[in-house]
Order: sequence, then C-alpha cells, then structure tokens
Amino acid sequence: MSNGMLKIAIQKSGRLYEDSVKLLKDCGIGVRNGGNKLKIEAENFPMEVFFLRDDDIPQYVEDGVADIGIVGENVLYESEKRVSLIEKLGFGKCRLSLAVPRNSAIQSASDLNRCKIATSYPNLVKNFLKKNNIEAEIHVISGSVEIAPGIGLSDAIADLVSSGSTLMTNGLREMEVILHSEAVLIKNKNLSAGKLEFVDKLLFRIKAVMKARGTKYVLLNAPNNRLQDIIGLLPGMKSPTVMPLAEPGWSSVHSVLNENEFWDIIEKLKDYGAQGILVIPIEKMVV
Ligand code: PRT
Ligand code: ZN
Repeated sequence: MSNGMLKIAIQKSGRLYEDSVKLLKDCGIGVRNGGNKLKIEAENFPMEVFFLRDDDIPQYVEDGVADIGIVGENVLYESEKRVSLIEKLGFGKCRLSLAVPRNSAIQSASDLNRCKIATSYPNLVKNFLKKNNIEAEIHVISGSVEIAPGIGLSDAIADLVSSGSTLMTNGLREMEVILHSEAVLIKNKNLSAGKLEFVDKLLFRIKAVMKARGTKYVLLNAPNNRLQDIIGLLPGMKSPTVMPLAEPGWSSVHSVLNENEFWDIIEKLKDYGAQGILVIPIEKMVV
C-alpha cells in the first residue's frame, strides 16, 4: 500500500486552500484537483496530495496516513497531536483572542473569574486560563462564536480574529491575544530516511520561495557623484551590482530590498538623485 511518495495533507477548501496550492506551485509542484477528489498525485514531484478538513490534518500526520501537512497553528495546538512543526509559512495569519461586549465591565483576562467563555478552542483557552490562574467556565460551540454573548450564552468569547470586523459588527471588543497563528508545515515524527530526504528537498524550495516573497529587485540609475550614498542605502545579497551607463557620469545600480523597508529606501534614493527606479518581484531566492 505505502509507496515511496511523500504524502502531504492540505485543506480541501477554505481559507488555507489557495495559499497552500500556490506555495506548492511556486515550489514547482503542480496540484490539480479538477474532480474534487480526496487524493491526487502531484506533478513534477514524487508527492501525493490529500485534501482534508483542516481539523483532521494533525491526526492524519500523527498517524502517518500523511507524512506532512499544512495547517494553522491554532488547529495544530488545539489538537494536541504529537507531530513536528517544520516551518512557518507566512500566510493564514490570525490571532485567537478573548473578546467581550463593548460595554462589558470585564476589562482584562483577570476579570474573567467565574465568567462563561464561549469558544471552539477549549484546549487553548483552558491552558491560557490555567497559566494565568483564572477560573472560568468554558462553553464549547463549533461555529458563530461571535453571537454567543448577544444571545446570553456567555460573558466572553475566544475566537479567531484577522481584520477585527467580525468582532466590531457583533459589538465586541478585543481584550487579549491568546495565540498568534499562521499556517505551518508539520511532519510525522517517524519518517523514514527516504521520506526525510524529500521533506528536505521540499523545505529547501519553500524557503527560497518565502525569502523571495518578502523581497524586491531594484534597478536604478545613479549619478556617479552620489554613488557612495546610494550604495550605502542598498544592502543587496552580497553588495549591490554597479555598472557604468553609456552616458558618462552615470551608473546602473542593481540590488535586493526587503519589502518592509522598501518605501523608506525608495524615498531616500530619490533624494540622492537616483532616476529610473525599477522595482521587480523576485520569484525564487536561494542564498
Ligand atoms: O472546512 P474546514 O474545517 O477545513 O475549514 P474551517 O471552516 O474550519 O476553517 P477556515 O477555512 O475558515 O480557516 C482555516 C484556517 O485559516 C484557520 O484555522 C486559521 O488558521 C486561518 N484563519 C486566518 C482564519 C482567519 N484568518 C479568520 N479570520 N480562520 C477563521 N477566521 C474567521 C474567524 O473565525 C471569524 O469568524 O474569520 C472571522 C474573523 O475575521 P475578521 O477578519 O472579521 O476578524
Ligand atoms: Zn475546520
């Protein structure tokens, strides 16, 4: 039954599906699931892809039905399954937060003693309460947690938040973050040496893709008399590439920039007289 292929479990549909498939695709691995199948063979990589509900993924990976999986940290830690976290993947970001009705007297987690908290994450909430010496009652509901206070089911909720608009439209105020979460790659703890080799190969590609996602390639023309100032702003992989332009007194400068410092640096480059600034996405980055 078991063959040499690496078996990966990803979400069948939902918030993590598209980004999971995109990540594999950017790693050169084709995942086509036209027929809404449970399992397909990937293209260009010895891999089988299982499409599952996210809640089932930690269990499948613990049991070795799947070798690896992509799942939110919230689901992973709530499941309390014994698998290894290999890599954070930078998408599906959210937080599990405590929230109360806007006008509630409850101001902080410590005010939750003897209160009722509705959540779909009883294990995470229980551990949080224990760690903070809070005694509250947990009421488990599987969906629409945000309506619980409004219908008198609970005093507070613990639910996933990303933009915060669900809390806002339900008249709730975010009080405290229990867990920051993003999609992660997990693996079974007893993989064979052969499987681990494939995991390493995949991980190498994932890291190259993720590194590239946070960076841009920048080309610009610099007046030679400001070249040192401009180079000083640009880190580059080793150091920026500088080439003379056909026009005397000018050089072409190429470099790699982090997305988050990008706008600041572009403004300063302009101040230093840089012209013709081109910014290009990087597809893969192997350092
Ligand atoms: O069918 P299946 O069981 O696989 O899917 P699911 O319905 O359980 O999960 P799904 O697809 O909704 O989410 C999958 C994963 O995405 C979650 O486990 C998180 O790791 C991650 N994620 C990221 C989120 C959110 N952001 C998110 N905003 N999961 C849920 N939400 C919900 C939240 O529950 C709340 O209802 O969105 C609402 C809040 O969003 P804002 O933007 O209004 O704050
Ligand atoms: Zn789910």
